[in-house]
Amino acid sequence: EKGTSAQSGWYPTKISKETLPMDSTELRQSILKHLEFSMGKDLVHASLYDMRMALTLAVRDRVIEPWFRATRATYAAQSKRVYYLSMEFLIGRLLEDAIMNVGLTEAAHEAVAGLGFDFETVLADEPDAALGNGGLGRLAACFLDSMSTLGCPAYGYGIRYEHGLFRQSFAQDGRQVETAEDWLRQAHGWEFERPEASFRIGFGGSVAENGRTAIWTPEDAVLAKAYDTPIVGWQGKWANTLRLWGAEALTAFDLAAFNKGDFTAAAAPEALARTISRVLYPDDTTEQGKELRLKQEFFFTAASIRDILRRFNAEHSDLSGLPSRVAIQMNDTHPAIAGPELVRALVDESGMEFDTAVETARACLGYTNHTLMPEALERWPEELMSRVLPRHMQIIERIDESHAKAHPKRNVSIVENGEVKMGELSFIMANKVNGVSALHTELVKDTVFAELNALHPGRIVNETNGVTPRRWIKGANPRLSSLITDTIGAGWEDRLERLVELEPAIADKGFRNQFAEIKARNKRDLADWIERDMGIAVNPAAMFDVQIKRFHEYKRQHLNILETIALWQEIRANPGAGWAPRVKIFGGKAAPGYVMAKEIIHLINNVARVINADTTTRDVLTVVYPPNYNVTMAERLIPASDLSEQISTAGKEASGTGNMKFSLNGALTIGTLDGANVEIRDLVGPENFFLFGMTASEVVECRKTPDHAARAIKASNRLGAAIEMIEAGAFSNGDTEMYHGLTQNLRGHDYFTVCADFDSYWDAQRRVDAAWGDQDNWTRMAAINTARTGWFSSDRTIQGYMADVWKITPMI
Ligand code: GPV
Repeated sequence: EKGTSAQSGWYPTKISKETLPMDSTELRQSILKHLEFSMGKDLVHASLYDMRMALTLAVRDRVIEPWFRATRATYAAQSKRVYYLSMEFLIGRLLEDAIMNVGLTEAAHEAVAGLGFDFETVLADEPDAALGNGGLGRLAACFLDSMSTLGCPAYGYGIRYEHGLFRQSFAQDGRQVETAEDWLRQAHGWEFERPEASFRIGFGGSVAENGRTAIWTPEDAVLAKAYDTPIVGWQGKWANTLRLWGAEALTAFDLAAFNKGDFTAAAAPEALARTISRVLYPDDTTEQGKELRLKQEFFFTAASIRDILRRFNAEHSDLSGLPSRVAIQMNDTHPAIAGPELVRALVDESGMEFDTAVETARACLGYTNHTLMPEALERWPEELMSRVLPRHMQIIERIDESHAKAHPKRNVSIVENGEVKMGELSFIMANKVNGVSALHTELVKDTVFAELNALHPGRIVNETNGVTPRRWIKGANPRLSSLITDTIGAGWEDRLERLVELEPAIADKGFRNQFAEIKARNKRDLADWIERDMGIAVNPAAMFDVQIKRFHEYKRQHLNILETIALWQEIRANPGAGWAPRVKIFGGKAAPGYVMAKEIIHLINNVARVINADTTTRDVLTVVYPPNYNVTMAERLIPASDLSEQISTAGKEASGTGNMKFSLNGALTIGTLDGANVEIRDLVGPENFFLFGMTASEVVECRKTPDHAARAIKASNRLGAAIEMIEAGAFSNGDTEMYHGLTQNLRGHDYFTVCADFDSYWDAQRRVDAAWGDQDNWTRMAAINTARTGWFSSDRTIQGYMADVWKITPMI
């Protein structure tokens, strides 16, 4: 029977009782057992936290079986393994996802309700694991899910930050205020501490030459201790490990100092060592060049390399076989020291010839590039590298020399002007280098790595990003998931290309009505939350126009807010013109030191305050900006969105992954020809995508006219008026200096060509308005977006990496 389960509320799909691996009575017993024996509580005294932990542990028990099975199968087959090294894993909450993957959704709901707790409240008690900034970290999390779903033997390796990405509030008159995030204040119910998997990681000191090899004697050292979290794939067929390293002091406590009464000195070694895994650097796509950051990078990379070699050596005796058993993926250049560290281990600890060691290491390593922006490409001062990692610096120089010798006619070097360029190092030490969208990969070939590409043709490949449909459709949008299942049958969650089977149904008015009704219900839920959380009433029938992502000038949230101001003026001038009602929704954080991005945040909040107070436009225009955007908020917003803002300056967004989540969930995109927008538009068709703006090469051309911004402002009354309103203090209680930095930048340099793209953006928005006028046709276009974007499953991406980069076949 079609369409009934879409109305059934919470359940993603109806799973018949017989197919449930565990019924709710059994799960209830397990929860009670954990309440008693793990939490030390009986039911009457159980807090929300107790219940959440008991449920977590009961579900975790169900994950152990596939986890052990996968580990045993990998050992038995002596299979090649993938090691995904990433400074960031932005995984969000784990409980709901795990419940879904092991097929316990219905049973857990029933069991928890039966014990007197509200299921959704229990799930919501889990803090987000925010061990990442944005797209790069979230991609790593989607990849973990897909590697487990596909049965690709893999480990994720990263840092167990005590404090993830900061919490954001707008407490100070709409300015971003950061406070420390504290996810580990409560026990992390998913992890297993592995004290036996500990490595001593050294820094500084000296190097003694010893013939062909060298002996590095570090000056300081910390202990890297492993914490393992099982990552179970869809339907519990396979599970991999996310191994995060925590830093500890080798000698935890100075008892002599304590006995003398110097308590601070007594705890000093512990405090110092722990700073290494204390906090995630909050900079997204900007390189800060801090010594602690270099230490973090070496800390987790070196621990991971040692762990990889230990595992290999336990199974094999000949290190020349390493590349047939080990594929190490470097997620950006943050783990780039993996190359020199692996060479060091092979040469200094195993006596391998240097050139052979370089060849062996290269055959194991892959490097993913996530940006072309110069400020994001890591470079370390030679002085710092020599001081912190003296042996590695020697190895880097030697790699550089032999590369130069092999290619004498070319002028590419790793060490240049007293700096070590980590991009060049990664490229030279990797057997495959990949970009993250078709356009980005072409730009990688033509710009940053043009010379290296000429020297090593074929090394650069493209692996367009993807997102996991389990979290981003099934978990986040249960209503849409039910409609999909009702329409094309079960089993699309790990065969997302099957979404094309929806296409014939789109011609059916009944289907479109259901699709529209699901979006409407998701929007009502979001409107309720906005009202509850922010005290702002929004019209759920209005278009929900959403821009959620990190704040960066290249992502151009200021283009969006300028258009919002211009629109507001136009509506005021002509209130009866039948405007398409809109709710403009923003979400995202700025790096604490990024002044311009924070100014844009402040402006958006102030524009929201002024516009929302205008009774003449209230029915058609509202601006909301909920603070502290994170993975959980994305799961709430995306299914309720009508319009997806993907408006970066062309050539700057390597891929984007939010853009994919929106399309899959039936939002239309207004966007530039940038990153994966290009591929989204190709798939959904240009008639189902609102394109605007200059192309990447037109942007480059445009910048050659020094006064491109001034000209654009002169040519556009709307843009000029919007900027003037800001300058006149309309959003700053008359303060005409408040946004000086921002407006002067727009009038002057405007590197990100906000002004030059403004009119084109405005026109595209008016095409959006016109399209909104035909609601049924809008729904048709939205459904086409869902039907045609199944290719963006991260399963497809991982299959690409497995075939092109890792040369590994799935175990299931
Ligand atoms: I470099 N990205 C990020 O989130 N942080 C970084 O430090 C760097 C890149 C992002 C890109 O900006 C996105 O375009 C891309 O989709 C994402 O990485 C994943 O590839």
